[in-house]
Amino acid sequence: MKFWIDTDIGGDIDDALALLLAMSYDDIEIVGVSTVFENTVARAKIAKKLLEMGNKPHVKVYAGIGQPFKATTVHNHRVDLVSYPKTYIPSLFDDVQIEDLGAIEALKQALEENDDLVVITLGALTNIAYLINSHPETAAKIKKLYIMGTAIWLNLNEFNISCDPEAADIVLNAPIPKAVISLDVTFKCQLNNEQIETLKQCDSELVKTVIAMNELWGEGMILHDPLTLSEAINENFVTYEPGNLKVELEGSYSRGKVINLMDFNWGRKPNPFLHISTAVKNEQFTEFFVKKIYYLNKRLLDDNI
Ligand SMILES: [Ca+2]
Repeated sequence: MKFWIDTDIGGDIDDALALLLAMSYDDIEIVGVSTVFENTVARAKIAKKLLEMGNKPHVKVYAGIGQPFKATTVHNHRVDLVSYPKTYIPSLFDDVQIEDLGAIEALKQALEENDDLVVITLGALTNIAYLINSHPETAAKIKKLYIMGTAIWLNLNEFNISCDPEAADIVLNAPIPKAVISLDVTFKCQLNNEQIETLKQCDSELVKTVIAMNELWGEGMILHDPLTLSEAINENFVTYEPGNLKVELEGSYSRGKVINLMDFNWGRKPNPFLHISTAVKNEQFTEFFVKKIYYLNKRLLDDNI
């Protein structure tokens, strides 16, 4: 199975946790990684360093588009293309080499070379929307998109969609099969103190670095992105139903909110390309996640002896 990961790694620790989870599988191929939103070069350096520490130095990392289509502020913060993300550790990441090629061109090439590429998006949808706009035939080759984003039942403007509502609207309505893993289910996947302690006992350079990044992030570990990545590899923990999602692009308060146009009353049809998450086996997933990272850590220590 072949995967492309598009990530805004560097802020919320869950992107780094998703990358750890990806590295814990022996039987998948990470074809490439691209970064999105704000300082994408710094984000790419973080991803590349973690892949090197996980004995996957061959996986190439490409900086994508940092500037959203129209958004200039997200949740009252100005879009900032220059500052370093919160979990960036200069002594570890400054000297890391990433690819010169841009993310859109790299993903285009990967899709031309692979007929069965699954794309996982863990941040704003800017890169994928640009690909759809500039190379629609190539974008249509994406086998399936797994999207972390939206809040359907929770009354929230979810972050990834709010970062670039115009991009999200393009992607959610594109004729590409997709599963949307929403905040409604990911919020239920929070590690408890005991599980975080288990991760803190891991002493490979890789897991220790992610724990150090988490200290900088300074909040708990909610597994939004790891759940999305796990579902892309195997739909084990989430249940889905058809949906028809539109992004609110106007409004003083509602811009970035995602509306499910499916309803029982007016008989609106589902989007045949789209499924949305409805429920999650959250306890099974958090246990599975901690086990996977525990064994990744063990394998890295064994490999390095
Ligand atoms: Ca993310």
